[in-house]
Amino acid sequence: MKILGDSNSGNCLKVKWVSDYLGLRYGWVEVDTLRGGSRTPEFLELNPFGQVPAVDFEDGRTLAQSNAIIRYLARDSDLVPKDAFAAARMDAWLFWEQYSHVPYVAVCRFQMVYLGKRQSELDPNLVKRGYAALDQLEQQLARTHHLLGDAFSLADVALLAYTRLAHQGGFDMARYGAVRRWIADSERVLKLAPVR
Ligand SMILES: N[C@@H](CCC(=O)N[C@@H](CS)C(=O)NCC(=O)O)C(=O)O
Repeated sequence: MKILGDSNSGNCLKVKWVSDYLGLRYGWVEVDTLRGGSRTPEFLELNPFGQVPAVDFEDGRTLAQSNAIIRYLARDSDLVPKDAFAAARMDAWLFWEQYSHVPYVAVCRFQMVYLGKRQSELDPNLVKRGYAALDQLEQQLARTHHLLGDAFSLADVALLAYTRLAHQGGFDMARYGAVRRWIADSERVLKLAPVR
């Protein structure tokens, strides 16, 4: 399969990490989204949403949306609980990540790193909602080792993607001891070098 992704994007890295963890064979096609690489006619043919990541299974099937992709790739692995209710709890984290975490934590980082905004120029509501998401993670991770409890799952992969970059969006991570412990543990599981 081919993964079409931007290696600066947490959403795309989720797909790479899961593929590496599972030992899947894939080719990586780098797409420069900042220069319109996801809006070319060839790309839109593969993914009409015009976003990365997208996976081309090279048998006529394609799939978009990071969490749908990792959900599919990891379907029979230890990254997805066998128990249906536990799997639904994992999905709850995946939906929460897209609606209540990424739009604040990742967007602040995008604006600072790629648009060159200063921290003081960020919309205070984005920052407030970003801290609310980080508080939520801290509460959970002060109680359990991973987001679902003892087992590392796709919930940890998905939430790791932008939480480990939150400091680049101006978030003060010093107050999040449990989150920092979980980031280090999750990076060890996925064999990732820590981010500066
Ligand atoms: N919900 C989507 C979000 C994908 C997304 O926003 N991708 C960004 C990069 S992180 C992108 O392709 N931006 C370029 C564009 O929208 O033109 C997912 O999880 O895959």
